[in-house]
Amino acid sequence: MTGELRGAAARVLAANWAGAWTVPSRTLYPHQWSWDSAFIALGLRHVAPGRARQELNSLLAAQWADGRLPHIVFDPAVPADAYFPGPGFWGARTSGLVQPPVHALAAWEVFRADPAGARHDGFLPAAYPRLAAWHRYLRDRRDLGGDGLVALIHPWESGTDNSPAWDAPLAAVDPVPIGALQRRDLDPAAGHATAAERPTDLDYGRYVRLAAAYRDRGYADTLDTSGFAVEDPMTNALLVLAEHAMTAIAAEIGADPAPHRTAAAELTGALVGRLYDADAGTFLARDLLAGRVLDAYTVAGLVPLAVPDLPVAGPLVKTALGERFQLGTAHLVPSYDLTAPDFDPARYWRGPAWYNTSWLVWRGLRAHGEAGHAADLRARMLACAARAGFREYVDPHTGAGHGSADFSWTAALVLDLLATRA
Ligand code: 9WN
Repeated sequence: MTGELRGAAARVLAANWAGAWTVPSRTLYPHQWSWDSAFIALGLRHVAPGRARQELNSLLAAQWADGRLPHIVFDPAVPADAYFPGPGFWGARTSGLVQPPVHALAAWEVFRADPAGARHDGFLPAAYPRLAAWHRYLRDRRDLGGDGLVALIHPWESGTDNSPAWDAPLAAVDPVPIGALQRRDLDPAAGHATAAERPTDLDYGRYVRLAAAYRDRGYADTLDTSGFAVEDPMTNALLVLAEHAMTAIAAEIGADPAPHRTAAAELTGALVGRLYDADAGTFLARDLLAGRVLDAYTVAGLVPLAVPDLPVAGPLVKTALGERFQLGTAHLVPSYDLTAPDFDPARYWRGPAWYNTSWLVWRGLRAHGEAGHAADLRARMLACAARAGFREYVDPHTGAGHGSADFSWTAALVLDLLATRA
């Protein structure tokens, strides 16, 4: 089975290769997405390390002068209306939003897979200043709460777009009228998703309102002009992992690792101090505009388990094993609390389980001495992919596949799991 699965996963990545990067899906997502490319590179390194470097390089090449890495880089060869909101909406070749910072981790792992090839290409010396500028943008410009954490100004920036955690802050956003939207994600002619699996029109109206407002104020990152501002535990945890990776990268290329070690420690302190809820036994996001904790139990609250030296790993594992996430019984790690009345096994980020967040929890289990649970989760992820194919996400109760087929990060992370025994 292993050889077949590996071959099938590599074929998905080959079919989705667009020349210098990989599309997340040939149907739903025909451009380059930021955190997708990082996860894709983490898998590609096992079958085509040169392509993994190209994947990251092409994203880094689209970096803005202020350091941000855009959430989407549009392919000029793809018709402008293939994805909404596309280049016409942004008036640029990239989106102006960002996505979670998985890139430095990916760059370091891609380097380790083929040090000779990477040194020959000058991969890390070229990537390092760009990654450093990216992290500086997040830590300086996006610390909207002034407490040392990154704030997100749009649900798309979280990667878990339709998370129930965002319902309360989104309710305050005036939606663009449904008739004004040109949603492409629901177009059946293009082989797209069913409405029951995607965000509602109301949510889309709010996403578009927030994105247009950010664009129209020239991407100014200020709390009082943001209609949405949240501190997300997953984004901040991933920045900790990214700074740990930067420590290693800096040491490898002869730069000073100390600032990255300090940044990782500061971010870990702020993450635990500000977003961990001891009573809930999980991390909870915070709404900066309303000044309140967003008390939805989501997988984003478990992902900080991947942070090394996390002082609250024990209770977090307990929560993952408990009735809300049912680690060991569920298929992968559900995106949302299985006991919540509004849990939905098929709708975007409101219940189904994704491979990337499950992979991060798997890394966390390994990092905190939970080898048995890690091995079990790995086996479940591989079994699901073998049965359902490389689907975008799965029903955590049945393992049935949903969303796009031949989804790139699913294939990539399966390759990574296959390459790692436990
Ligand atoms: C908006 C590409 C992206 C992922 C996100 C996922 C989804 C886009 C959408 O697809 O978001 O960015 O159109 O729904 O939520 O995590 O990066 O795979």
